Amino acid sequence: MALDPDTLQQLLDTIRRFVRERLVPLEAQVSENDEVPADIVDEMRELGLFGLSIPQEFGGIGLTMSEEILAVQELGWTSPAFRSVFGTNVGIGSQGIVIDGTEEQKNQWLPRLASGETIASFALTEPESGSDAGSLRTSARRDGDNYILNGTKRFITNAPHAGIFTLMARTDPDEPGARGVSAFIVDRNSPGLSIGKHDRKMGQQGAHTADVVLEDCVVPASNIIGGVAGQGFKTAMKVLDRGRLHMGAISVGIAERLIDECVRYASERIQFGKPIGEFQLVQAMLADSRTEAYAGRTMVADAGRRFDAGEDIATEAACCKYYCTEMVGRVADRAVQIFGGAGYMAEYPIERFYRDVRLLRIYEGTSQIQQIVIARNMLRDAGSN
Ligand code: COS
Repeated sequence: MALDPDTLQQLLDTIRRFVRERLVPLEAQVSENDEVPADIVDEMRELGLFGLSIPQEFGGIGLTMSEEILAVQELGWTSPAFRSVFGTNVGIGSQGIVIDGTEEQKNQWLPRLASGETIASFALTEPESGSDAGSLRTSARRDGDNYILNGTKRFITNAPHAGIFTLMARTDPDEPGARGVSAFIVDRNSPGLSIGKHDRKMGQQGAHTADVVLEDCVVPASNIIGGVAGQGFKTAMKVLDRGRLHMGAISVGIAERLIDECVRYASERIQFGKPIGEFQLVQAMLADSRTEAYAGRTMVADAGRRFDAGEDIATEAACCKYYCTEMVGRVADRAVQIFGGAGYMAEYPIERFYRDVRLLRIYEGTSQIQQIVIARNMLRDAGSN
């Protein structure tokens, strides 16, 4: 249920203050140490950030998609590594349970995800299965009341911190495609589950990814999300539809931060006797970034409204993910250009954001996968008319 306008505004103001006063000053330190300080994670818990999207009946704040988009745009004002601390609880780690879980599963898991006591990760990708998610090989063999899981999940965000995984595995060995896949809630302490070492990455230091290795890992059959085998791929797709709106929103937030940095720099940096912002070629870059960020903000707001109205937004979510993540890449590139040599130096935040945003075009479905989803849906819809 939507918050009343005053409560929503208070929440957004609180997040804005937290981001600008507490997180922005720590960006360089987090990047250097590859670690978000524990007291900051505690503050995130206190603010309720882990439970932004989890329904109030399970202890969360229960934001609608439109409201979540506004909150996430505020969070985009700082390094995306901060968002990752609770991002999987808000999005891909928890939403399988929220959308398709049984009442029992919701009662068992959602309250601790909402409070931040437990971190949830989303484990779909494998060494041999990335964009072609339906070809995943991790097997789940029925054994009495349990399933025995074998396989490796790769690049799993928050795996080193997770208490549970929403993990997709193949329960039907005779069905090589999407229909043979089930989604499991897998406890970190399940026998046979281990976590690989932290991956070293181009950017987003402070956010951690690792392999999840399953060797005869025992998972109760009752942990299949929704209780029905063979539905896991669809659950994953629904989770990703929502996640793609979230990614669009974070991209808009980061673009707006970068634009703010650019405007300030262009007003202060003097060349040829005047601020570089007075030169029309610099103005063109500022104007292009502003126009594109505004288009992104408008798009995600529209898609969020449609989502909340119950429309099927698979196409719009892919449009938002595709446009906004590519857009912030262009904005970051222009920011480096406006800052010139300073934009390439680690002393300024620009080069760090430039590396950080590169990932947005890859995870939760590459730009090329979004293009495929959009075009396929267009052709399908034309065929059914
Ligand atoms: N919502 C609900 N159901 C969906 C859906 C959606 N958005 N998209 C697809 N489905 C359903 C289809 O209707 C189909 O169901 P039926 O078997 O009943 O017909 C089933 O899921 C399989 O769909 P499809 O045939 O389109 O699957 P493909 O194997 O062709 O794959 C893509 C589709 C490429 C879109 C999918 O594999 C994908 O999104 N890949 C990217 C994965 C990704 O984002 N990885 C990032 C890692 S997670 S951070």
